[in-house]
Amino acid sequence: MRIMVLGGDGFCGWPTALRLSRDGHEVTIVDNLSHRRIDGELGVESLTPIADIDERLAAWQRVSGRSIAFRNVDIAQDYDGLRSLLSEVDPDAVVHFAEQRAAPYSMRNSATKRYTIDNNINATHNLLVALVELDLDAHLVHLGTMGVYGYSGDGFEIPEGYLDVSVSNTEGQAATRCILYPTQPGSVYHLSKSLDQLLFQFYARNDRLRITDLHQGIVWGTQTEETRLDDALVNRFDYDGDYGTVLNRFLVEAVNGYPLTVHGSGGQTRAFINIQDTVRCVALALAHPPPRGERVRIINQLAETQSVKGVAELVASITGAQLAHVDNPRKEAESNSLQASNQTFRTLGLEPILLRDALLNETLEVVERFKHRFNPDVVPARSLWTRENRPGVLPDP
Ligand code: NAD
Ligand code: USQ
Repeated sequence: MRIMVLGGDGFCGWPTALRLSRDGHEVTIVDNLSHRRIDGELGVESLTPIADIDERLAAWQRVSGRSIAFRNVDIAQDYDGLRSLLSEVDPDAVVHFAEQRAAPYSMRNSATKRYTIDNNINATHNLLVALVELDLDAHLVHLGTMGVYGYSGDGFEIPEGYLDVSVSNTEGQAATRCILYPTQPGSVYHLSKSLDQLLFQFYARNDRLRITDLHQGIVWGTQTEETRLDDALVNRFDYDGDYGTVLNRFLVEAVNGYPLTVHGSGGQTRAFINIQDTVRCVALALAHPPPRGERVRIINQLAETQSVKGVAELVASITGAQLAHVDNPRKEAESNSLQASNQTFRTLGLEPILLRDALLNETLEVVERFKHRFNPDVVPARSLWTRENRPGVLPDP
């Protein structure tokens, strides 16, 4: 297939692009390198030294003999650039990772709230409009988030995107309606993903676009089979207070002798998936496109659910780190339960990597190797959800 990977320089997009190229697809990465720009703005760096995009692509050509095309286009701001690229490539599929994806960054201040909504909604909408304008029947696979469902914790399993509800009218007649699962976003970033869902619903119905929306949990890990092939292919590893996700942060803190920054009680339960499974799931989704005219296919992309405290205890049991319960900079429940179906990918053959089985390798391989690049100053979570939250500090080592 000819596949465009929007956001293909990022944490999930880069290893996905390599894997699709290895599988024999003709891959074009489209990225405006905004994550690298935001790193500069925040004064942070990936723990792993990421090569610039030209070096990455040259290394891939060297080790695989395959080439990946790259185009620097801001898909939120440059509609004409996106449209002419789509017209030129005429893709069979488009994988859409190209959004501002950090919840803390999206809550930092008015400018980052507005940027996150402008960027994410325009990126998604431009893509949908261009597919319609060009009359392309490409399968659109979007990386959404488990966070659109919210974490109300009522103990019922979250289905894959839709909910059957019983309704009745004043005459007592009853019927069943299948609706999008009600969204309850916990940050402006998650709100942008909730809004994306409505855009997809409209264009699938109105223009019969073929769309798969992957509701992904927190991704952990760094390397995949392909990114290990050369140092210049290494994937990014964020651990700063905005872009670092919880498990990666705990691993870096542990290896560098800091206590693990558990927000509040750590009773927040979240969905997790390893980066290698992200790549597998996207490949599986691409291999199973929905027929034209079908509603948006929503698939939950997670391996397991765990509480933050449970994850911290697991890291502590392997590394001997202490836990520090720091003030929670976010507005979230002290604790929640979370069960979510991952039936579709299970049925398609996914046997996910679990935290308990793979954590130690990851710790040793990446975090130890790049320990010398650790900067404790960037670890505190300083984006506050409300004015009452207290600014983050990193507990003493
Ligand atoms: P990332 O920031 O590393 O990658 C996103 C890439 O998109 C970056 O390279 C960035 O430069 C690019 N980009 C952003 N806006 C763009 C624009 N307007 N035009 C062109 N390129 C643009 O993030 P990631 O962790 O790889 O996440 C990728 C996607 O997966 C996101 O949509 C995110 O919401 C979703 N997701 C990520 C996680 C996770 O834990 N990392 C979990 C669930 C879902
Ligand atoms: N947390 C801590 N300590 C830390 C960092 C985080 O206790 O040092 C807690 C947070 O308070 C939260 C949980 O860990 O309860 C998860 O935080 P996170 O930063 O790992 O993940 P989140 O903000 O939810 O966002 C990440 C990705 C996002 C993706 C989402 C999937 O950045 O792109 O959509 O995971 S999900 O969480 O399923 O919505």
